[in-house]
Amino acid sequence: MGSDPSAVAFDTVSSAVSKNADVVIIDTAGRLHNKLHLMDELGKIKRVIQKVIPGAPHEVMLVLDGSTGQNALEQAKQFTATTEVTALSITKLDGTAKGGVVLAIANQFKIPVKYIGVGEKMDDLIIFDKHEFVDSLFKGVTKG
Ligand SMILES: Nc1nc2c(ncn2[C@@H]2O[C@H](COP(=O)(O)OP(=O)(O)OP(=O)(O)O)[C@@H](O)[C@H]2O)c(=O)[nH]1
Ligand SMILES: [Mg+2]
Repeated sequence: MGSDPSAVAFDTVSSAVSKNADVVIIDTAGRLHNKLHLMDELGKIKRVIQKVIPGAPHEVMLVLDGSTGQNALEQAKQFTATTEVTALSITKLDGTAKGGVVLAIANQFKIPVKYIGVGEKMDDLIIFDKHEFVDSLFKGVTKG
């Protein structure tokens, strides 16, 4: 709190390198797609960690709240315009809105969906399986 996010990211990655860690996860918390300075910080975080590890980050995951429908699409549009997003996670698919937004986002952005959230427990974040997902959309639909 109160420190420059890029400096925190730099320290984190430097520490990970010196400790020989396999993976670093940087959660950029609280980014609002309509707050330009927060979006610009994402670019700075990326530039700064590349000073420690050229080619990093190896994955940029955008997590979208699937229950917000059109707003999730708008966020995806804004984030992909300022950041190179390589993977998507879509949460709150346990709600009433169902998974239609996954189709809309996948169709529009051509970015793979890696995880979906279907609840608040730890094992409710599950690896996205496109075949299972399509089957679930048609569950309860009968022939004829
Ligand atoms: N029902 C349901 N609730 C979820 C799901 N995923 C997250 N939540 C809940 O949504 C709330 C917000 O989740 P966070 O993980 O804090 O959201 P965040 O995107 O990290 O938020 P910021 O860091 O503030 O940007 C929490 O109460 C979570 O338990 C989901 O798939 N289903
Ligand atoms: Mg968070």
